[in-house]
Amino acid sequence: VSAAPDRLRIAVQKSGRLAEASLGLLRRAGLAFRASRDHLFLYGENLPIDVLLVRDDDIPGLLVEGSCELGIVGRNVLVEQRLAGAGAPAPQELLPLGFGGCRLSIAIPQSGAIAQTSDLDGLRIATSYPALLADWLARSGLKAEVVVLNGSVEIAPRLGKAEAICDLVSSGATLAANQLRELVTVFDSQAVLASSPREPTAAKAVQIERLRARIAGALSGDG
Ligand code: PRT
Ligand code: ZN
Repeated sequence: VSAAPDRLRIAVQKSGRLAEASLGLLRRAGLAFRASRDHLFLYGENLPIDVLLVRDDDIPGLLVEGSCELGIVGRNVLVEQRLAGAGAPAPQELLPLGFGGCRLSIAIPQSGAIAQTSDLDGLRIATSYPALLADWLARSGLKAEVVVLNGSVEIAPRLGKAEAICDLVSSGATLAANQLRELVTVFDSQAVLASSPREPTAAKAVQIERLRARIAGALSGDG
């Protein structure tokens, strides 16, 4: 996919926690869409703005390569990829969107020897967010081993793979069901509007600002 010269492209999660709220917000911002046959694309019917439906993890990459000018993605995904990219051009957050709220937290077994963050020194922490965790550990002056797991992080302590975990939490029900408790929040997240690090043409910069303002207007109407 390469961006059309005169149409904006915005990448949105195809299915998952952010999918419905993302499209709902774009509709409230005044956009009307017609789906492509394969349901990977939504054509803007009333404005020159199309939607690409993708996995959330692909959104930062699509913005970096310039396939899309804008994206709606969790700040956790955006900042994880920025930190992992170590100074490479990275998408920018334009606007927090007020949904998809969650926090990346370190959690520990409810019964165990860990009582405070300093107890994490020298232990293993399992996570799907190694860059965000490593950044927090460095800022906190702690040395722990980061064990990367892509899914079912909450069972790592029981499997003997790590002494603690670092995972997204919203209600806390998943931690409780796994006899874990939150020790400390590492990063606060919600869905955000993000933009490509590529310099847009002057015409597209105007379109981007108009859409950002329309979305901000829809959000202020939500309250
Ligand atoms: O298929 P695709 O790759 O697009 O989707 P995905 O499965 O990677 O992502 P998805 O849909 O699960 O999450 C998308 C985004 O929603 C995340 O990147 C976060 O920004 C946001 N979000 C908000 C959450 C949660 N809340 C959340 N609770 N993402 C995941 N969780 C998980 C968490 O990992 C844990 O397993 O839910 C569980 C904890 O929930 P509670 O309510 O039990 O605390
Ligand atoms: Zn994902």
